[in-house]
Amino acid sequence: MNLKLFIYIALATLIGLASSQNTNFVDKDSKLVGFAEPQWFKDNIPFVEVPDTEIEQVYYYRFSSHKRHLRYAVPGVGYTVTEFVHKVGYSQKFDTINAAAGHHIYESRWLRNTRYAEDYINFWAREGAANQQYSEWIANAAYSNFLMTGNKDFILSQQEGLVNNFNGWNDRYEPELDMYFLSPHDDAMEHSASSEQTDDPYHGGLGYRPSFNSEMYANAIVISKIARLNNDNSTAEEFEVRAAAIRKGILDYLWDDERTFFYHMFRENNTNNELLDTREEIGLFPWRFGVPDPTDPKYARAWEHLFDPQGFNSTYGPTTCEQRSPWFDGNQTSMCCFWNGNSWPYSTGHVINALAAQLRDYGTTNVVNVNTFLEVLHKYAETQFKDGKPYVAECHSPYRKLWVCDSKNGSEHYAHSTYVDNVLGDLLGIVPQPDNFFVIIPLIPSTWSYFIVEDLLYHGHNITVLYDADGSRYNTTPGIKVFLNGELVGAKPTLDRMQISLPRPEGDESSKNAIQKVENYAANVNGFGYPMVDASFTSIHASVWQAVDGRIIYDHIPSNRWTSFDSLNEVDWFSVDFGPGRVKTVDQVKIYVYSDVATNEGDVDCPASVTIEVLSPSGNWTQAENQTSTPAVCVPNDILTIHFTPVQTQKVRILFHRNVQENWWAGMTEVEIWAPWPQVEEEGTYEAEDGYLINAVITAGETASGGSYVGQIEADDASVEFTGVWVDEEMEYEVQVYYSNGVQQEATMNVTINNVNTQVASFPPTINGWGQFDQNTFVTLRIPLLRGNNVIIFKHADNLVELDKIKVMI
Ligand SMILES: [Ca+2]
Ligand SMILES: [Ca+2]
Repeated sequence: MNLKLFIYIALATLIGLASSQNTNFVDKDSKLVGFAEPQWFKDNIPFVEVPDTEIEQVYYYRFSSHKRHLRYAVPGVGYTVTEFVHKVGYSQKFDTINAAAGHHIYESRWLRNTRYAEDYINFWAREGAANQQYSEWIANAAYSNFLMTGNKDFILSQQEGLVNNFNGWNDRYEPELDMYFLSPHDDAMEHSASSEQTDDPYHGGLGYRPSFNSEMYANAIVISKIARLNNDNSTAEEFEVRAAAIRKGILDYLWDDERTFFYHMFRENNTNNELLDTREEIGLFPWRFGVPDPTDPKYARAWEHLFDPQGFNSTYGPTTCEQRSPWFDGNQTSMCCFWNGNSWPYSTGHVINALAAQLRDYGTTNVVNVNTFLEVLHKYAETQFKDGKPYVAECHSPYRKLWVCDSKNGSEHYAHSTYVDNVLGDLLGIVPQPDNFFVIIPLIPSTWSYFIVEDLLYHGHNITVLYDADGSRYNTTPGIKVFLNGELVGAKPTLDRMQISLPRPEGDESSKNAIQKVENYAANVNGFGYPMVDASFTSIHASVWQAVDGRIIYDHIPSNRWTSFDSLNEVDWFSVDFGPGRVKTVDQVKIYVYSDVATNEGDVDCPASVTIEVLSPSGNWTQAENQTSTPAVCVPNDILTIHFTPVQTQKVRILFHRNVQENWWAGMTEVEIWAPWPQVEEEGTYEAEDGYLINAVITAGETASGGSYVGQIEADDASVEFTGVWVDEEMEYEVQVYYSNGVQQEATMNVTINNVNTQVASFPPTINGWGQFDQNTFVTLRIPLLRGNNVIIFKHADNLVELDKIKVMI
C-alpha cells in the first residue's frame, strides 16, 4: 500500500469512528412514532427528553414541520426554506420570502446535515433574491450557524454577500438619528398598533422600530466579527462603528424612562420624536441582540410588562401589543394579518430568545427567573396544538384555543418562527462558541429531575448532555454530564453550567469536502420547462409537477403529490426528461412514497412493485439493469430508493405496478434523481443547459458541448444562470464563454456575479452561424469569484446570443 493511500484510509477510519461513536440513552423510535420518514430524523436531529410533556412533544413536531419547508430548489443552489407549504403571490426567487429567513437559519442550524443551512445562507448572500422585501437578521443568523458548525471557511467566504445585503438597506437609514426606518408592514406586521392609527392601517407609516434596528445592529456586529476573522480590519472597524451608532440610536430615541419600554417612533409629522402610545411585543426584541446596556438596571423593568395581565400576558402566549391599548384587538377569529393582539409565533420566538438572553447575559430580575422563563416557553408549546395534536399556523387567539390565521392548504405547519432553537439554545442552554469550546447554561428549574440532549452535532463532534438528579433515569451517577463522541468528558454532581474544551473541529478539514458534488437532476422549481415531467395518468387531486417541486410533504392536506388515483391502468408510468440532448449518467431514483391508506384518508399506498426504465439512444424504453430496492419492501410514507447499473440517458421513467388486490393506487410526494454534478469533460466547465433558465430554451445540438445549448434568450428578462460555480480560492478568474451569434452584429449580455459585481459581455458574430459551436469560439471574461458556490447570471441585452457552456480557467 502506498503511503498516501494508507494515510487516506487511516484518516477516513478515524473520521468514521469519531462521527459514529456516540451514546445511546434515548429510545429514538419511541420519539418518532407517527412521523413519516423516521430515518431522516435519526440522521438529522438532536434527541431531547424533558419532564414537560408538551414542550417535548412540540419539539419533535417542530422538526417535522421544519422538514416540510426544506426545499431542494435548483442543482448547484440546493436547499432553500419556504414559509408557506405552497407558492404565494408575493414570494420571490424560488418562492422564498426573507421575512423569517433568520428564524429558518436558527432552526436549521441544529440539523446534522449542514448543507441545509449553508445552501440557504449562500442563497441569501449570492443569489440576488429579495433581501430587502422585509426586515431581516440573516447575517446574524449565518454567524450563529457558524458557531454550531465551526466551519470557518464557509462563513468567511460569505462576508462580501452579507455586507452587500447590509448596504441594501442604506436608502432606509436616517443619519441624523443613526437608525433605519420602515413601515410596520415591511417589518412583517400588518394591522399593528403602530399602523392602525395611520391613514394606511394595513401598511402603517414609516417609523423607527426597536425590532428592525436591533436586527441591523446584530447584523453589523457579526459582519465586524467575520471581517476580523478574515483579517479585514478596515471592514471590521467600519461595522463596529456602524453597530455602535445604531445601538446608540435605539437607546437614545426608542427607550422611554417613564413608560419603561422600547417603542416604535413615527418618522413623519413627528418633529418632537414622540414615541408610540402603545407597548408592542417588538419592544422586547433588543435583549435578544444585546442592545440594552447591561450596566444600567433601568432597562430590566421592561420585563414587568411581559408578565402583566394588562400588558402582554395572556393564556396563549404574549399578545402582539399590550392589552390595555385602545388599539388592542384580542377577538379576531379567522382573519389573517392582525398584529395588534393575536399571539404570534414569529414574535414569541424572538421574545423567548430575548428572555433567555436577559437571564444568561443580564441576570435575573424581580420578574425574570428560570421559573417564569419556563412559564413563557410552556405557554408557547401549549399554544402549538390543534385538535389535541401539535400544530403551528400563522397566529393564535390570545384567549381561546384557536388558530386564527390558519388557511386550509396554505398556512399549515407555517415556517415563520423558531421553537427548537428556543428549546436547545435557550431552555437547555447550548450556547455555541466561535472557538473550540462547548458551553451549556441550562435555564431549567430546580424541580426538574432530568433532561437529555443526544446526537447533537457540534463543531463536527457528537455531543450528549444529560442531567439526572438522582441517577435513576439514565442509570448513572447523580448530576450533569457531557459526553464527547461517546466518551464522558465532564461531570458535576449538581445541575450547573458546563464548559468543555474540544479537540480541533473536524469542520475545518471536512468542510473542504463539504461541496457535495451530487445534485438532484429531477428538481424543477418552476413547474414548467425542463426537467419536464409526464405521467400516463394523473389524479385530478394531484399534479405531476408537485412530484419534482423539491417539497416533501406526506400529508393528505396540505397536498403535495402525484398519484394515479382512479386510473384504470394496472401499471402507470411517471417520466422525467432532462431536456433535449441532455444525456446524464444516473444510477438511482429516490421515490418519496405517499400513502393515505396509512392514515385512513384515501386509497393511495405502496405500489406492488416499481420498475425503472431509461430511454435508449435508439429511442426505446429499456429496463435499467440490476435494479435493487432499498428497503426491499416498500414502506408507506417513506423513501424507496431504486439503485441500478449506471446508465446514460436523457429520460427516466418509473413504472408503478399498483396493488390491484387491495385496489390501491400509487403516489409519491417527490421523486429525486441524485447524480454527480456537474457532468462535464473538463473541470471548471459548466453547461448552460444545466443552469437555471428564465425565458430561454434548451436545444439539442450536435456540435454543442454536453449535447445541448441554450437559445432564444430574447425577452427583456431572459437569462441563463450558471449555478454552483465552485472555486476553492477567492480571486479574479478568466472565464471562457462558448457561444454562437449568427447575425453580423455584435451582441451583448449583462453579467451579474453573486449579486455583487456586474459587467457587460460582448459577443462578436460567429462564422458558423446559429446553433454551431466549436472549441475556438468563445469570449474571455475576467470574473471575480468567491470561495465556494458562485452564481453567474447572463441576462439578455443587445441582439442575440446562444450560450453553450462556460469554462473557469483554474
Ligand atoms: Ca413534492
Ligand atoms: Ca452545452
